[in-house]
Amino acid sequence: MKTALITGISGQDGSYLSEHLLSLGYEVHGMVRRHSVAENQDIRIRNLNVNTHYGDLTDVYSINRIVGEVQPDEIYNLGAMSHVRISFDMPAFTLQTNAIGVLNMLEATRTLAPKARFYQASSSEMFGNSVDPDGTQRLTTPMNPVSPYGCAKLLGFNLVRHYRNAYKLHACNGILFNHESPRRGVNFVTNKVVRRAVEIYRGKEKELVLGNLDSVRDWGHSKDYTRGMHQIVNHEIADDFIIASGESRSVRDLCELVFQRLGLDYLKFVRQDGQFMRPEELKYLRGDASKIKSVLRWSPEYTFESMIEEMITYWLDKIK
Ligand code: F7E
Repeated sequence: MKTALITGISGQDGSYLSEHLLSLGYEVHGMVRRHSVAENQDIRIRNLNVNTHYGDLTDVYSINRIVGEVQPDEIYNLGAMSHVRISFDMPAFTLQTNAIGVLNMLEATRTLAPKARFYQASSSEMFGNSVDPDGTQRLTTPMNPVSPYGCAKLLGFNLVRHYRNAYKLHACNGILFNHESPRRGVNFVTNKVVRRAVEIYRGKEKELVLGNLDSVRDWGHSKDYTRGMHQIVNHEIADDFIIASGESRSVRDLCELVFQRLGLDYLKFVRQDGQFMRPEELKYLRGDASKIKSVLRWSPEYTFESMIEEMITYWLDKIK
């Protein structure tokens, strides 16, 4: 039986990854932060047979204790301050968690569990506004991040490559493009749009206030992408991979689809407000996942439409 340690286990990806690893017979451990509302701490993993440990990516003592005690075969570093817009409000905290936190995890691995395989949740936000001439971001596309979040993730990405080369750790990066599900936080755009559209449909709300409607994203499903994380870690060679759908849509396209599915015209309900705009915006994403498809035979089960349908069904069920 293999043992896995997941930082960020209580998040969307942590919960899907835990379910996947449990289904494969893993013993799953996760690091959770103390939350003032105890009920919110483990809302996504409450019914899973996982072992949780209090800790924080910025608290080296806690990390060392957990890595030393658990002695994991695989470490998935998914913990982060994951909201790009909020990273402009909290830049230092974002760098401490998303960059120095990676360093802390790599050092704990190097010194206390050097045989463990290490996965780092890297992000398409690292590309910033770089795009290849064919309208795609790939592993060779220059990385020019445009947010504190992206800058921090890029340092984490480079640290993983450095520890792989310098100390021969089996450390890998998954560069994941946006990935969603009914478990996505409601302040990310997909779940914000779907939930509010359902509230409007049910007559409980009147409008949806958004930021930039023209930014374009490459959206896939967290369940597909977390399965890819496990494949990346279990590849015999420690390497970096992109996971993406290869399709891009604007926030406006998303609104149109969701409202249309509910028989509504989004133009009547959506309003733009500066509070949801970013000081610098990443305008366009479309990822090339050909390497993980050919080398690891990864492929997604969800389409964009089936994912949105699952999210709409979830909220229709929840909001009566
Ligand atoms: O924004 C626009 C916003 O917050 C998507 C994280 O998982 O993916 C995620 O980062 C787009 C942006 O995700 C609102 O300006 C418009 O262009 O859902 P989001 P994100 O910033 O792309 C990457 C890969 C990560 O690694 C991150 O951790 O939607 N947008 N109006 C809005 N976004 C939000 N949140 N709220 C709005 O009202």
